[in-house]
Amino acid sequence: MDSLFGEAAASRERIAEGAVLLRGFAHDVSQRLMDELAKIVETATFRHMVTPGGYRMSVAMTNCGQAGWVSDAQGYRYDASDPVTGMAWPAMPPAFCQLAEEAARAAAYPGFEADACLINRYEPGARLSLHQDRNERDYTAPIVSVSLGLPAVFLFGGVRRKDRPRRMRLESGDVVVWGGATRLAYHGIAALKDGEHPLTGRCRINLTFRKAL
Ligand code: MD3
Ligand code: FE
Repeated sequence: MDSLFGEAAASRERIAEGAVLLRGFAHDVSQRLMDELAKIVETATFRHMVTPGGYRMSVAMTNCGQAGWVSDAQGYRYDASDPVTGMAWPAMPPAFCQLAEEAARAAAYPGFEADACLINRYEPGARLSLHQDRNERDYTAPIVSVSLGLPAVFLFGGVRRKDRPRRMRLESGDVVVWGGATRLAYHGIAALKDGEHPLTGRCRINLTFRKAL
């Protein structure tokens, strides 16, 4: 089958060992992704999770797929059900899986099958402090991230917390595939600047596709 994303795949930039930026790769499907997201949040609403240390996260989150990332006083983990409803997370829409698989393939990670998609919503002022993603079982699988709506400053550090982070602007439609030596790099998002975006209004949405199980 022909790629739905073939045009945009032409812009491919290696940003670190194992990490590839695909500028605008999701641009043409971004409205479709937002339509699917609207259905997901009908059952799994955005919520502000609490860290194990007791802080309310400024980023609102939800999930779809076989497992969803959750944080509470017990710790960080993947769970098959939404703690708010007790029900399974909504299924991953085919448009989500297909985008993740094609982006991974364009970045030289063929055969990527995401079983979890964490959905982050940033309103003005929301931020994500430097962290590593270490709750997944298999670090040989990449993480695929899709930015929608307002632009953000991505902070991209090294594998040690003290490594000084680079700053990169991520815009709506940009996709980054994080694998190989970069899979365990520290990263975060600077406080979101206020603005309006035709796709999302006054917020930024980030989808991260993971092989969690
Ligand atoms: C680099 N999300 O959900 S996506 C997260 O924009 C998260 O919402 C940010 O960090 C966001 O955990 C950044 C880019 C990203 C995601 C995972 C990575 C970069 C990564 C894993 C390893 C290295
Ligand atoms: Fe992360």
